[in-house]
Amino acid sequence: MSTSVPSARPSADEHTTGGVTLGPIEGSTKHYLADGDLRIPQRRVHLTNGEHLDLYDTSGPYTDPEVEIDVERGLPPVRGAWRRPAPIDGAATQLAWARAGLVTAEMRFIAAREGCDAELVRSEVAAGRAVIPASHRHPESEPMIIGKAFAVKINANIGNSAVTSSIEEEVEKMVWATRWGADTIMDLSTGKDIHVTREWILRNSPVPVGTVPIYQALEKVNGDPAALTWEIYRDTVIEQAEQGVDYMTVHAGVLLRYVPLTARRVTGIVSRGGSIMAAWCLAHHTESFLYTHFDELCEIFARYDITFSLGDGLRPGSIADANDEAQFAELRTLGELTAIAKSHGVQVMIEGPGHVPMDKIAENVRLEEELCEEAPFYTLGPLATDIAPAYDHITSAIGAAMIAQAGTAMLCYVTPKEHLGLPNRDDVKTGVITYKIAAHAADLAKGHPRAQERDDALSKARFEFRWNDQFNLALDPDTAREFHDETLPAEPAKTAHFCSMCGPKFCSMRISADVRAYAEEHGLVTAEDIDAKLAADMAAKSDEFRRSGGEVYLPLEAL
Ligand code: IRN
Ligand code: FE2
Repeated sequence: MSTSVPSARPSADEHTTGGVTLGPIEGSTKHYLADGDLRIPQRRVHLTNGEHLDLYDTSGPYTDPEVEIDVERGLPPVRGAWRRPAPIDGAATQLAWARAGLVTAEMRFIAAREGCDAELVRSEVAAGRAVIPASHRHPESEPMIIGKAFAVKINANIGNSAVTSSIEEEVEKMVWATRWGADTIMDLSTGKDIHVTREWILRNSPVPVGTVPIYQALEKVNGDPAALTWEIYRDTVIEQAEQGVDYMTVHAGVLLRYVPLTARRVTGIVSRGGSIMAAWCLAHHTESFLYTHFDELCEIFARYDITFSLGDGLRPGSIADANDEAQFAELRTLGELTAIAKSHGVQVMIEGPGHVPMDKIAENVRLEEELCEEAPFYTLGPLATDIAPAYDHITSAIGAAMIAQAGTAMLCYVTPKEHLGLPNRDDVKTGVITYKIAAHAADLAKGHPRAQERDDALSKARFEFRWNDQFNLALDPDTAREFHDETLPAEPAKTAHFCSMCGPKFCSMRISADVRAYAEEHGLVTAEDIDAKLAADMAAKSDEFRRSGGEVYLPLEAL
């Protein structure tokens, strides 16, 4: 069985790099916060009233016209020269250093990015409540944190399948996803050129990259799960670790004895990795090699500082199967593995469902925190109903918003193509924007200190008919502008006190602005002013009534 590593990156004449999207998002420029020797990127939105708002920026150098992008060469290694503390008991990880009381450059970078204290970052990582996926071998990535005390993050899955897509398209999907706000991306390639595709993505990705190594291991045995071995899997992990993968999904909680628990399910095992491992366990009637070799895996992860994303191979794939015994049996095992990983100094997050009705969502977070020592939860939606294929970005964003409010730290996006086909570039954007909505809505509900700033800025722009500001502050300025301009494309409409939804006469914002103007004109600024004005008006009326003779019913001719 071949476990050889395919040739490294193609030379320029073998592949054309294709175009990636460059330049800032409309209405904003790249801006850097300085913290000592660190430069923390931000997206500065410029408003027409002279103000500006700085936003968390995941887009990397692609939105900075000052940086020359050459996809063949890869991004400049931002973390390349940062000092890395010595390993502690074999663990060269952010967890080991945080526990030892060390504040790393990554932690400082993250603190500036999140607008919090570096000590909060260190202590959350030390407690295992947050992870920093930052492989030593991926210096191109800008550090970020996944944990419930911080802004809710989103992941975008990209990657080819045996059927469609090319390397160029996948790099552009990564650039495109991070442009719109993906905090991490996962390369789920299963088709040809897996190694080379990943190399291109890693060298060009400004965000952490995750993978599911079992997919590539399965390719190496020509798609026959029974032919998998621990050695093939381990070599695949090392191959990917050497390339710089920051976190890996490992379905080590799918145990032989849990497989029968899925027999009566409506949708059985829907996880790709889960089904591969279930097939292996059944074929050999042996416990999963991921479980029996977990300590060895930890030792590898500890060297590169790869973060575990413990896979939910038995997640429910339908509303009917939510919160069943198979799902929670696996979760208990993930709890056990969490403790083992942490004893090796390895960072861990826990993957969660799937398909869950709204009334069963909170229970998932509660149990995960109880069983997995509050390791960050990372969920796939969940879809709150199964009845809307083609709209599963929406069915899942409902569940995602709820589960994030309850404490989930990262949301894996779902695109409109879920259950139907491989997402294209447009689907990637729709998925990312939809999940930014869910994550941000949760941040607001959780009272994240920075979340409301953006809402307030946009609401104000809307109320003051600063249309361009409203567009530029939006998650998707291009589409907002396009929709507006569909009916009122002329430039004067950008300051008009109405849009085509209600027209000038029925615009509540305009009427409301008129009410304000009237109030100001009459000195009615506070509630007390208004009460006083009402009292004065009432007194004047009753005076008039008394002077007119105090008659309740007046003769017709008096009216
Ligand atoms: C996230 C939470 N639960 C599952 N996920 C994602 O699903 C995971 O991070 C990876 O991107 C993908 C793995 O799918 P399978 O192999 O479990 O189907
Ligand atoms: Fe599904």
